Amino acid sequence: DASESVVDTTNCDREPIHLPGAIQPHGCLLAFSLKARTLTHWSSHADQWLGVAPRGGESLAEFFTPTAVARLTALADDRPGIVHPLGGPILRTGAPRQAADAAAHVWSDALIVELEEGPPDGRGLAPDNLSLPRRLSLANQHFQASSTPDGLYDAIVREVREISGYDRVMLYRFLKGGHGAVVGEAVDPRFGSFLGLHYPATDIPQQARQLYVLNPIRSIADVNAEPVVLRSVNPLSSPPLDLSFSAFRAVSPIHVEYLQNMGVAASMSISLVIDGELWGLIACHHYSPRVLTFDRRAACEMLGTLAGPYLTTRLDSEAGKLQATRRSLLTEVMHDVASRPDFRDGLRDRAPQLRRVLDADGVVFCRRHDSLPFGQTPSETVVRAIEKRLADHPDAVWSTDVLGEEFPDLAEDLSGVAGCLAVATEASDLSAVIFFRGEYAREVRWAGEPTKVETPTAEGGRLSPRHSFAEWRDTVRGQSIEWSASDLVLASEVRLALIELLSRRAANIARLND
Ligand code: BLA
Repeated sequence: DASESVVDTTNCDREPIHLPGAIQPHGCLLAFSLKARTLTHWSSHADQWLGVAPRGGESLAEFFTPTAVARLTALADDRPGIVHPLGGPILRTGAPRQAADAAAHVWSDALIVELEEGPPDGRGLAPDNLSLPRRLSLANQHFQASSTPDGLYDAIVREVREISGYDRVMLYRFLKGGHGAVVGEAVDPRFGSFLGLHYPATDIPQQARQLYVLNPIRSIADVNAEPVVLRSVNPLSSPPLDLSFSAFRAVSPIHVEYLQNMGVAASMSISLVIDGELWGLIACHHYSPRVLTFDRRAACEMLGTLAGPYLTTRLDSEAGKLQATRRSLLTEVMHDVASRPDFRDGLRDRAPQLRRVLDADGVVFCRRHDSLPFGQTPSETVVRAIEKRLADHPDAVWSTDVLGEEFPDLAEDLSGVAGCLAVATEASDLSAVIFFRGEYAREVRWAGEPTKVETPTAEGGRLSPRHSFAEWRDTVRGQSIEWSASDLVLASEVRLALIELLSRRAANIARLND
């Protein structure tokens, strides 16, 4: 059934992007069976590179110099997914399209050799003709000199832009639920800035994210170039070649359309992986076709790898500092509250600071029969429903960032609040404290319309990525910024501080009554 193979915006998670059966035309691909070392697949324009038209079944020695054959034979035993650059003269025959550079890797029972045009500008990398190690050393020093995550983001995009020369280099960070935001950018001033824009999770489907953890780099030299199909010895029986590690893998037509709609002509992205998870991407755009040499791509890839540990360190240190600030604010607030004759006066006066401790938009102090709200809070009905939920909960802390989903019947009473973090204090004059956060969607700048636009085509109503990239704010209705692990830790500290305060007070009253 042909309709099953049509990829659209509703099923793009299922597109096997590692098996496109084609490559981009600026490179040439030859695949050999790992056991027999005979040619199984080749890009249909391979004759332009080899000077002869492959038929399939040829040995390595038919195409490559003895030195190259020795290298290929040796690397065939290396671990899969390691891309080996090949030096020296590679091809036995000269060809109309001189292959000046080459690399090879093993993947899925195939030895894949990829040829590309030069010059292999090993002489040095622009803009100042520095050698690769010197360029990387400079970048590393800039990474080291950064003291905050923002400073590091900036250093990363500037270094990648220097080496790659793309019009725009962005640091794209994944957030909750897989959506993402541009947190760093180096861009040619002729083009507008995307800094701070958010994009929906669906822009990068699941299987692409998995592939990007496996292989950290991919590029599209010209989104308008016609892909070159792969031929194979045995078109009917041989499975499609797995191009997970190919430098020239033809890109999903849906993504090509997306870039075309964005006005982008060439792109490259490099994975930022932290603890085995895709933390973000260095995403590059060019507004005219752009092919990077192997050296330059390798340098960018190394910057991405280098950036990972720096990101971990800067993010941890920022989180640590923030936590320390919030903790000392809490201590100060509790000190003041404890010093008041009536602690409720203290809570009332210090509610704004207590809210800041948890990064909350509102807080409610609950008592047996009423409650004291401060800042952005929902109706009393919602507060009581949360208290009940807290009481039913085995832990003394309960939180959600989708209140509307937890209490569908109370959606009308939320007043723009979407998240709550509640702690039980179990005293009659203070039974619980509930912190609230407003709806996230109001605070976020979305790029383009997150819901996809339907484009009528010949096939009739196939979906395509959106065509409008005008900034607008919407979606993620009813969600707040999620409560982080450190929010939960602080909430427990708030709870313990209040319980201590209440029990000391109870002890004092008991003493007075003695
Ligand atoms: C891939 N989508 C990507 C990639 C990026 C984005 C960076 C990696 C490929 C590349 O380097 O170009 C998305 N690019 C962005 C975002 C920004 C950017 C968010 O510059 C922000 C500034 N895309 C859709 C929809 C589908 C889709 C609806 O919007 C599916 C129906 C698919 N995106 C899609 C696919 C890939 C992709 C299939 C994989 C492309 C590939 O590697 O073959």
